[in-house]
Amino acid sequence: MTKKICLINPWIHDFAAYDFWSKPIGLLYLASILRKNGHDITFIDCLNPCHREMKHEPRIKSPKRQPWGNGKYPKEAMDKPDRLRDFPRRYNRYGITPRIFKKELTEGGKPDLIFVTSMMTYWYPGVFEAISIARQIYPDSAIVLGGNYATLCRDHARQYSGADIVITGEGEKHIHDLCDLSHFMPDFNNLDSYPYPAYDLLSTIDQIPIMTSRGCPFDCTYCASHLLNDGFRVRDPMKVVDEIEFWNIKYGVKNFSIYDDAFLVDSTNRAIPMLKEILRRDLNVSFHCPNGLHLREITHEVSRLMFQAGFRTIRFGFETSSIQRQVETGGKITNEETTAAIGHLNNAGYRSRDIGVYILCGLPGQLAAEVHESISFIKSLGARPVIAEYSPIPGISLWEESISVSPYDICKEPLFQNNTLLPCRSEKLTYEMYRKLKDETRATNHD
Ligand code: B12
Repeated sequence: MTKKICLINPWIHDFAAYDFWSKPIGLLYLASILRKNGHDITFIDCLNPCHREMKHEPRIKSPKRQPWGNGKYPKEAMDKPDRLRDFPRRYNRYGITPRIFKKELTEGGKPDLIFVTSMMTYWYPGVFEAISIARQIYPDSAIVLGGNYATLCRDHARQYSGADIVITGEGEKHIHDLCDLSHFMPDFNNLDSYPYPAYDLLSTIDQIPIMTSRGCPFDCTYCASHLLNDGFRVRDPMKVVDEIEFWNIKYGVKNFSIYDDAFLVDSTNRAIPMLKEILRRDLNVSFHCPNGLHLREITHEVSRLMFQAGFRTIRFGFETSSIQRQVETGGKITNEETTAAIGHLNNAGYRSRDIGVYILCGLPGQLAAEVHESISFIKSLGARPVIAEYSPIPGISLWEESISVSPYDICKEPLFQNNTLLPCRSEKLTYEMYRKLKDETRATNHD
């Protein structure tokens, strides 16, 4: 039987949030499958940065957007949750106003099912706000919660979210329990059988996230990828280029963001043919990689192809120059490999300031000196260090150690997993030291 399903991408409540090419790709994958089965879909994007109605909210400034599809979100100051009361930063709701949300929800008509997604574990207050309003307006509609928070903090979500059903993991595997999918069901083990995400539901398609794979073959101790995805699966690179061409031709999209955890892994069979095909089809598009790429895979050929194919924003996961920690956390990169990779990128034409290299800051037991040395190392190679504050995530290998060193009860309260708090800071790496390290990354010693 056909159902009316309302999909909701909820707000972010946080100290800071910037739209680094963010779109609810997982929810829109589910939307496509539901639509192919004849269900009637509506979509409310609380994080729509350019909602038309926002001009009727004079107290909220219109956010500055960048031509590449990234930029600021609209925001409104709000009271901090009690548990974050003592943290000396303002707290905001990012996205549209609750008034607009209620209006859209009401105008859409009563749904049979409400699907709510979730991202960062510590963003659950925005999820709860959306659920509570939806419940007030449609007390009889079943509310289903999925996404990263639901997966990583399942018990917390079941206890406190107010959703009727909490689903963990990749939704494609579970939604047949909720509605009829007898007309179309992708093969879970074959990503090429998935329909494209329903980006046409977005009010403006300023950029489009692409996933050429799910999961990651590495198992780094600070990362939750293996808890969120069922193994490492890849798409046919030619079919990925078909998707890029589809959005480019049909919707005029010029900017694409890569969401993969392991885009460059096995580049001979994946990234290299894909990049060559983009060049062969002469697609005039740009790519942005806010999620880090693997430096080890950067060769002369890969960097040259990336440069020619329009990879404009490139970020890499380096994390630390400490050899001991590189080994302990999973061994995804060495300093020698990093030196060679940055050399290739420079030779391919990338300027130093364009090569962003993530350095993890605030790992359990980490000394400020380690972060300082990592920053200096990356600068010395002619690249730009970018600090990524460590967020402890339930279930990762570093979880127990994180609990034991954190000054917060990160186990009971996901709000304390917020990277802005530097949740595993200690006297070896205090907030003041972190601020200085951040300043070091800003002081440039190159072009
Ligand atoms: C791409 C990505 C980003 C993108 C943005 C993604 C977006 N959608 O907006 C960028 C690069 C901006 C980003 C940034 C950050 N990220 Co990030 N990111 C990811 C990544 C790699 C993939 C997320 C994704 O899109 N997955 C793919 C889609 C298909 O999955 P999905 O949307 O979750 O949907 C599926 C299921 O969840 C489910 N589902 C989803 N919704 C629903 C709803 C219903 C009803 C149902 C039934 C099912 C369901 O079904 C979907 C289809 O299978 C994950 C790691 C990972 N492998 O998941 C980290 C991850 C989520 N990020 C993480 C972190 C730490 C960060 C940063 C804080 C990093 C930093 N220190 O600066 C920043 C903060 C962002 C900010 N704006 O402030 C952590 C989470 C931390 C936490 N405590 O929750 C993760 C898990 C990585 C890690 N370290 O392990 N990130």
